[in-house]
Amino acid sequence: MVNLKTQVTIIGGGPSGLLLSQLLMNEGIETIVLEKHTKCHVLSRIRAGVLESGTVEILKQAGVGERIDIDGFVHEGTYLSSENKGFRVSFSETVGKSVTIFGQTEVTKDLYQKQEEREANIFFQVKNVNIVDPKSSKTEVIFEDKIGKENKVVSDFIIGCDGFHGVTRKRIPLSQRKEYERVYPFGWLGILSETPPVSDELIYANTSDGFALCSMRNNNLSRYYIQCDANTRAEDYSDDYFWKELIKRLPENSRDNLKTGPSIEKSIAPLRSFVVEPLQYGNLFLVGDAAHIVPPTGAKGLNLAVSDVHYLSEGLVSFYNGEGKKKLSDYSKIALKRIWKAVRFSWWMTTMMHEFPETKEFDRKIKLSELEHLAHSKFAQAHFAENYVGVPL
Ligand code: FAS
Ligand code: PHB
Repeated sequence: MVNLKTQVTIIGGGPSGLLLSQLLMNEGIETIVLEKHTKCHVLSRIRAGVLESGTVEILKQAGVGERIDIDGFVHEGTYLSSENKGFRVSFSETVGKSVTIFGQTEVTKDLYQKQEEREANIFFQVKNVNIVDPKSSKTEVIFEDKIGKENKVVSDFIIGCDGFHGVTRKRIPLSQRKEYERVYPFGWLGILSETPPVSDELIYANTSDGFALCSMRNNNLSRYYIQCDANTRAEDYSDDYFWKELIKRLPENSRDNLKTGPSIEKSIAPLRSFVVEPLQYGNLFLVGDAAHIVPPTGAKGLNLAVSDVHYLSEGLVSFYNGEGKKKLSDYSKIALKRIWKAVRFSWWMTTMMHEFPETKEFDRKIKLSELEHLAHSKFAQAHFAENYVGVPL
C-alpha cells in the first residue's frame, strides 16, 4: 500500500474537480485529484457551451480566462421561436448582462494545462475508489492506480466532483440524504458539424413536432440538438433525418441560412432534474453533477458546477486561513439556494419548449400562450433574461 497525504482529496477530474484544485492551489492549499478515465477521454466529451458572466469571472480568477476572451462569443441575447415564428430576448437591454459561448471541452483543456503548469497531483485511470469514513477528522480514500497498485490518501476533506454516476454521493447513507428527481420522457439528439452557424445567437425552438436548439462552438463549428425519444440510440438516426427534422422546427426566417454537412459527433443526452440534500456529510462535500443534474435547456449544468466550486473554495480557504469552519458548514445551505433557482428555471424552460407524449390540446394552447406572452412582454423577457444569464452568486 502506497501512503499519500494531502489537505484536500478531490474525486473526479472533470471541470469542477480541476477548477477546485486550481483555485485551492492558487491559495497554497494542497490537493490530490483522482480521475477514473484518461485525460484524453475526459477531453473527448462534448457537453456544455454557454458560460454565465459569473462563471467567466471565476474561471478568470483561476487563471483560465485568456482564451475565453479571445475565442469566446459574447451574446447579448438569444432567439426563441414558437410554431416557426422567431423573436429575440435581449439580455443587455433587460438585465444589462451577457453570456459567453465557449465549449466545456475548451474550458477543461485550459484547466488541465494550468494544473500541469502547477504540477498538480492528478491520478488518472483510478479504480475501486473507496471512501473509508467521511466522518473521521482524518479522512482516508483507498484506490487502485493505473498500474494496479493500492494507494491510501489521508486528508482533511474529500470533495465529490465525480459526476452523476460517481461514487461519492452514494457514500452518504440513504438515511442521511434526500433525493429529488424528475425524469423527462425525451432526450436530446445532438450533432457537431463543421458548418457555419445558422444564426449569430442561439435559437431555442418549439413546434408541435418538438424542440430544437441551434448553438455553435466557432465560425465553422456548429452544435445542433433536436428533441428525440428517450429510448433510442444516436446511430438510429441518419444525418439526413436530423437535418430534415431540424429545418422543420426552425423559425421561417432562419431556414435559408442553414448550412448542412456530415456530423462529426452525434450523441443522445437523457434529460432529468435531480438534486440531493444536503451537500455535506462529515468531511465529505458534493459539487456539480455529483449533487445535481439539470436538463441542458437552461444551459445551467456547467455554470452550477462552477458556482458550487466558488462557494466551497471560499469555505476551504477560510478554514485554512484559520477562520474556522463557519463558511464551510454554510456551503450546503448557500449552494442549494442557487441550485434550486437554476433547477426551477431549467424545468420551466424544458416544460415550455418541449412536447410531452401526454400533451393535451389544452396544454398546447397554454404553451403557445406562454411563448406569446414571452414574445411581447418586456417583464417576462426580463425574468427570462435574469435567470438565463445567471442569478448573482
Ligand atoms: P463531470 O461529469 O463533467 O465530471 C466528473 C468526472 O468524474 C468525470 O471526468 C468522470 O470520469 C470522473 N469520475 C466518475 N466516477 C469516478 C470515480 N469513481 N473515480 C474517479 N473519477 C470518477 N450542460 C450544459 O449546460 N449544456 C449542455 O449541452 C450539456 N450537455 C450535457 C451532455 C451530457 C451527456 C451530460 C452528461 C451533461 C451535459 N451538460 C450540459 C451538463 C454538464 O455540463 C455538466 O454539468 C458538467 O459536466 C458538470 O461537471 P462536473 O461536476 O465536473 O461533472
Ligand atoms: C451547447 O452549445 O451545447 C448548448 C447551448 C445551450 C444549451 C445547451 C447546450 O441550453
